[in-house]
Amino acid sequence: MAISRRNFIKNAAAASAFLALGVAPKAMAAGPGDKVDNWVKGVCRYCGTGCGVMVGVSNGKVITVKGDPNNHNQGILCLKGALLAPVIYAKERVTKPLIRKNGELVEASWDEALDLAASKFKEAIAESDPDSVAYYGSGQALTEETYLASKIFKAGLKSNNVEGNPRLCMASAVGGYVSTFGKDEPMGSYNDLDAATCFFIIGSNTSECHPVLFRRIAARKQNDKNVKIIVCDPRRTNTSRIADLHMSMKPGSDLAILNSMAYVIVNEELDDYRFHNKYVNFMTNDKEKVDFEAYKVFLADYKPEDIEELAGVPAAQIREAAMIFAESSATTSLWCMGINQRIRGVWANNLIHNLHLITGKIGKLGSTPLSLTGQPNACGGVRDTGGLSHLLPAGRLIKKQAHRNQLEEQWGMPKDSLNPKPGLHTMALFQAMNDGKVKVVLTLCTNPAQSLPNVLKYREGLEKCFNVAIEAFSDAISLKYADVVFPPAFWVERTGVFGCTERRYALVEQAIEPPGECRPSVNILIDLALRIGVDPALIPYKNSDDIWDEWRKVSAMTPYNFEGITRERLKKESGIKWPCPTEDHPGTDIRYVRGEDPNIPLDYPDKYHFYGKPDGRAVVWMRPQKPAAEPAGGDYPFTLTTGRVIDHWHTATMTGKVPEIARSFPNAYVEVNTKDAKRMGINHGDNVKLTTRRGDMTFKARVGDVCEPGLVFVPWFDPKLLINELTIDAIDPGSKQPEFKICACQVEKV
Ligand code: MGD
Ligand code: MGD
Ligand code: SF4
Repeated sequence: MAISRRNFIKNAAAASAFLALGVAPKAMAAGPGDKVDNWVKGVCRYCGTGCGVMVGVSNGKVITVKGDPNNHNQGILCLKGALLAPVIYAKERVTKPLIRKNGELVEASWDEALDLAASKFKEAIAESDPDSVAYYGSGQALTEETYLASKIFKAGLKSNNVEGNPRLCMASAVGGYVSTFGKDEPMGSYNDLDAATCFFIIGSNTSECHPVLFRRIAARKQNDKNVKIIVCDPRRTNTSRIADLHMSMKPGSDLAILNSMAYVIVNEELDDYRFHNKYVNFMTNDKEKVDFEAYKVFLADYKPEDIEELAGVPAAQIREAAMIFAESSATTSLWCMGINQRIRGVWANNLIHNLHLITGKIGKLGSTPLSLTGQPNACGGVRDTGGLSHLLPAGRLIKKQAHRNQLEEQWGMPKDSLNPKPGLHTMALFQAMNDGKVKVVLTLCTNPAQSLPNVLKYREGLEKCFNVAIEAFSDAISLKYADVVFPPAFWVERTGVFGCTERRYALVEQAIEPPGECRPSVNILIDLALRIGVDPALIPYKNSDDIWDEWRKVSAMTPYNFEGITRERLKKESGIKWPCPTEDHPGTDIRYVRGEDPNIPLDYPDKYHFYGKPDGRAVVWMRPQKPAAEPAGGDYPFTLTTGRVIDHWHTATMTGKVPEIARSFPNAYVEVNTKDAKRMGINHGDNVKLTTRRGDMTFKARVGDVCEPGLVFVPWFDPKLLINELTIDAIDPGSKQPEFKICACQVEKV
C-alpha cells in the first residue's frame, strides 16, 4: 500500500522512538518506588546533535534520563540518549587500573600502573626523541580532556603526534570550511532548520544518525507545504523517504553532480551576481584567482546531460535539484560522512559551499551550509582546542611561528620552544607504529582496533607499540592490545564541556560518583604527565573548571572568542554558541554577517565579512570530478559502502549493553539490492561472502531496495563481523581522512 508523505513523516518519527519523557528502562531494573532525588543538567553522550538531557538521580544512582526542555532539542531525545542510564552500570565497566603481565591484563594499583606507563614514555623519549610517543584521542572526550592532553604532549613533551578519531570523521569538513572561508566550523545554527524552505541533504543519513534534527526537519516540512527536501545518496535510506527529490546517485559522483547543479544555476542565471561579485573570489585548483567567466567555462564540462551516465542520475533530476536549491527563499545544506569519508572529501565540501556562495544563500536565517558533526564534542574538543597534529588551540597552526609564539606566551613557555614540525596524521601515526617509529601511545575514549580502515594492517602496530589506554569498558577490542589500562569516570561521573554541530558549548555536570577506582580523565592525564616529568607549571589545575578558564583566555583575541562563556553561565544556561566575547553576550547564531557576528565591527562598511580570508572574500573553488581510490570494476564489480544504523553507536561498546537496543541489531549484515540478489540467487537471510583486495567475510543478506544495484552496504558496529577488515585505507590528500565510503568488492552467495 502506498504511504502518503504525511503518514510517512509520522511513522518515521515513531520508528525513531523519540522520547520526551524520562523513562526507567527495563535494563535498569528501577523499582516502582524509585523516585528522582534531583535532576542534573547535561548533554547526551552520543551524537553531534548535542541534545540537552536531564539526568535523574536517586540515592546516588542515575535512574532515568529525559530531554532538557531548555536546550535546542526542547526535551526530545532519541532512543539511544534516553537509554543511557544502564550503560553506566554495565558489568563490563573497567573500575581498576590494569597492567599486562604474562600476556594477561591484571589489576594493579594506581601507582604501579602510572609508574609503568610513565617509565615507558620516558624511556622512548630518552632513547629516540619526543616524536616516538603519541596521543590518540576522541571527539567524545570532554573539551577539558582534549585541551589538556594536547597541551601535555605539544608543550610538555614537545611531541606534536596528537591526533584523534575526528580525523576519520570531520577532517574533510574542516578542510572545506578552512579553504572556502578561512576559518573552521559552521556559520549557521539549528535555527536555520526552522526557517529553510529547501533542505539539500547530501551524503547524510540524518534520520538514523542525527535523529532529533531529522525530527525537526520533518516537522518543518509537515508545517509548511512549500518546504522541499532534496536528498543525494546512493542508498534509499529513511532520510530519503521524506524527500521530494531523491538523486539516487552512483557512489563517488558527488563532485560531478555538485558542479552540474552549479552549471544549471549559472546557465539559468539563478546566481546572485551582486553577492558573488562583491564577496567571492573564483579560484582554480592551482590557487589562481580567475573571474566569473572562467568559472563558467570550467562548469561547461558539467552539463547535466553530459554527466548523467557517470552520476547515474537523470539530467532532469539534476536540473530540478539545482532549480529548487536556487529558487527557494532559503536553502540549508546538510552533509556528513557520504561527503567527508572520501579521497576528495575536501573538494566535495568546497563544492557544497560553492552552491551557497554563487546563489548568495548564506548568512541569512534558513540559508546556510551546515556540516553535521558526528561526535558530541568533535567540534568543541578536538577541532576548537587544536587536538590534531597540525593544530594549536582556536584555529592556530603549528607551522606558523606567530601562532606558536602566542601559545608560548599564554602557556608561560620560553619563546620558540614549541616543536615547529607538525606531527603525524592518524593514518601515518598508525603506520609509524607498524614501522616501530612510534613506540608508546596513549589512547583516550576511542577504540581504534575496531574503527580504523583496513584494520588488520594497523593492529600489527598496536601490538608492537606500548599501548596505554584510558577506556571505560573492558570488552572494547582495543584493550586486547593495551599494556596499561586506566579506568576513567564516564559521562556524568565528571564535569566538562561538549561543543556540538552548531558551535553550542554546553556543560555536562557531574551527577554521581564514579564506581570503584575510576577517576576523571583530566586527573589521570595530570598524574601521568607529572610522572613523565612534564613541568608542573604547565598543568597547575585544581580541577576541570581551571582548565576551562584557561581555554577561555586562550580563545580570546581569536575569532573563536568565548571568554563570555563562563562556568557559572554554563551551569545556568543550556548551552551558548560562540563567538561570545563577554558575559552579557547572548551567543552567535550567524557568523560573518555584520550585526550578528561580534567579530565584525558594527561600523564595518559591508554586510558580509569572511574575515578568515585576507581580503574578506570567500572562495568558489573549481574542483573537477575525480574517481574513488578503488572504483568498482573488473574482478571487483560491486561497490562496498559502510556506515551506521540508528540504534548502535560506533563500536557498540555502549549501545551493545542495552538489551532494548542490542536486540534490534544483534549482528552486522549486508544490504543487497533486489535485482542483484535475484540475478545471483540470493534470498533474504542467505550467507553472502564479500571479498575485497584486503580479505573476505561472510554476512547474512538483507535483500531490498535500499542500495542501488551494484552497491552493497555493511554497518561497522559488530566486532565479530568487522567490515573494517575489508575497507580501504586510502586518504584524502588534503584532509588525510580515509575513504570508508567506497571500495571495490566481489559478492558471492555461499
Ligand atoms: P553514515 O551511515 O556513515 O552516516 O552520519 P552519516 O554520515 O549520516 O553515512 C551517511 C550516508 O552516506 C549513507 O546514507 C550512505 O549511503 C551515504 N553515502 C555513501 N557513499 C556515498 C557517496 O558516494 N555519496 C553520497 N552523497 N553519499 C554516500 C555519521 C555521523 O553519525 C558520525 S560521523 C558519527 S561519529 C556519529 N555516529 C553515529 C553512530 O554510530 N550511530 C548513530 N545511530 N548515529 C550516529 N551519529 C553520528
Ligand atoms: P567508539 O566506539 O566511539 O569508536 O571510532 P571509535 O572512536 O574508535 O569508541 C569510543 C571508545 O571509548 C569505546 O571503546 C568506549 O567504550 C570508550 N568510552 C566510552 N566512554 C568513555 C569515557 O567516558 N572515557 C573513556 N576514556 N572511554 C570511553 C569512531 C570513528 O570510527 C569515527 S568518529 C568515524 S566517523 C569513522 N566512521 C566509520 C565508518 O563510517 N565506517 C567504517 N567502516 N569505519 C568507521 N570508523 C570511524
Ligand atoms: Fe543523543 Fe544524538 Fe539521540 Fe540527541 S539525537 S539524543 S544527541 S544520540
